Amino acid sequence: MDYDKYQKLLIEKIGNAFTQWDHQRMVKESELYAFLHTLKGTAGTIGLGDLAEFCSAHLEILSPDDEAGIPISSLKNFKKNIRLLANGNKKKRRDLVLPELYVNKFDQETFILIIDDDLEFVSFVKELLEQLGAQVLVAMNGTRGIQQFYDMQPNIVLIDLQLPDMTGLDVFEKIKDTASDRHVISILMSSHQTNEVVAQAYAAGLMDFIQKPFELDLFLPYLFNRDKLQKSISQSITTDGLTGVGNRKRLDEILKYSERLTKRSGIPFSVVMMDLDHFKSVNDTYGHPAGDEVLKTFSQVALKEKRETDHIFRYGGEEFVMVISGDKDEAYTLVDRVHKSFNEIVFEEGDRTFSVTFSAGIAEYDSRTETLLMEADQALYQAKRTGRNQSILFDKNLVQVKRKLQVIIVDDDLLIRTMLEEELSGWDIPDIELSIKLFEDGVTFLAADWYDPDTNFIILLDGIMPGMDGLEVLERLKRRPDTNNILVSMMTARTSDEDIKSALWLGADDYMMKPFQNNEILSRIQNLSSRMF
Ligand code: GH3
Ligand code: MG
Repeated sequence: MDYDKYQKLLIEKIGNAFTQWDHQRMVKESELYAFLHTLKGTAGTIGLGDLAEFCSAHLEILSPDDEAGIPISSLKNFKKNIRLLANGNKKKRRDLVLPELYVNKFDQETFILIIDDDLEFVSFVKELLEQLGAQVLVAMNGTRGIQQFYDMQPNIVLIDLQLPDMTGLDVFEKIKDTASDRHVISILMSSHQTNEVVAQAYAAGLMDFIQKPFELDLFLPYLFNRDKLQKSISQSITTDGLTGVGNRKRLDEILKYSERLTKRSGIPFSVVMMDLDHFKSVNDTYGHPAGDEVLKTFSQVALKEKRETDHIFRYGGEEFVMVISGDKDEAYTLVDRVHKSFNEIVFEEGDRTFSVTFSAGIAEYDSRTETLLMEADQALYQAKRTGRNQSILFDKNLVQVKRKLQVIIVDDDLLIRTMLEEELSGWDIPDIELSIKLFEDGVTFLAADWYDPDTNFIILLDGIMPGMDGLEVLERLKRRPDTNNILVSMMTARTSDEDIKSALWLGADDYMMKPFQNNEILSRIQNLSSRMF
């Protein structure tokens, strides 16, 4: 088939579009996107494969719904290349022969944001850096650049001095606190290098200034160097001191990174929340140093069993999180290996030996990271409730196991008991099953079979009661070995500071003065409960 006629028509159409742009001085990014999208289709149909490919590469950078303008002056090379390709010229292959040393120099965690409106320049640099193994994101104006910076958390940002909507220095002003907090490498680029501009850039806090066009044999080694520096700083501030695994800050970063990777590659990822079983009694029986040793050993086992693409973090005290590349079943298999290895370890303390187990909850990423840890935590909670030393997969179809909270009111005054019960029964807490129990004196309460290890308790204890004083009930309560899930609030009519002091001294977690103030009861109890969940 003879495409000549169509090719001529296409060249004419392109010419018309360019003339119209020249009159406008600016072209909307969305307009440019639509133009390239149509052009790509036509070019592909009439045998201009290279032009179609050119359009595809540029479409990857542009946003179909950004209304911001791109100055025509920055599209000079872009227009020239389109004309050449539409005339049937072949694309100049710019496959650089990269020195062997450079190949895969970056890893997937190198994430570079380029804020620049020179379409030809950015598409070239993007392609190049991607060949080296980095992830690259482009923003064609300052506003979008700032937004991408916060949304995507790059570790390197390249900002052009002249942008259509603001200067590169303005952009940096808006991101510099977070950039410095995260030790992001920030680079200003411009083709106009004057001492004044460079000095301004450094004074503003930018790390480097680079003149355009880049000299690649300087730019690349420079960028490798900075990438390494950034990663080593970020590693040192994101490592947990005791165990050497990542800390929560690092977990946040890796969750964002995993989400990006999954959106791009389609490979699923999962998170595992792990918590050592009965760890408090390890500390109580063998001492804190022995407890610390267990935490370190657990981390080493997990580090040894995980694959290179998995990550482990200390989430808090004796809670750990793993981010695992793969679906929930893969995660389960991996955690199973950790279970087996860790359970086999025999710890020694003096002449005593002991072993420790852990429970795990697993959830797979499903378009939102915000709920992922909560889901894993819910599964972990089930694992704890149904026997410990096991892994449970989160399943949203399963009825959620609600956490239990029981408020126990111990008071000899019927009126107070009724009033408190009424007040509390109006309290609706999502995901928590609330129950209320009443006792008319301390002796009956202590003799009753109210305790359950899987329920959290808030005990409201009257200070003065017949038979046994509230302080004595408190003292006995605090002698129990299992007071972790019990919080006590003393209700006292005595205004004496001494009584409040003795209550707190004996381990009361809070106190309430009688007569109660309006609204005070519920808010104090809610405060207390927030300490437990
Ligand atoms: P469960 O099986 O329900 O998880 O019970 P548990 O005893 O493990 O859980 P609990 O939350 O009651 O106790 C956790 C304990 O971990 C309490 C705290 O003192 C201890 N802990 C937290 N951080 C550290 C630490 O860095 N070193 C040591 N040795 N102990 C720690
Ligand atoms: Mg525990």
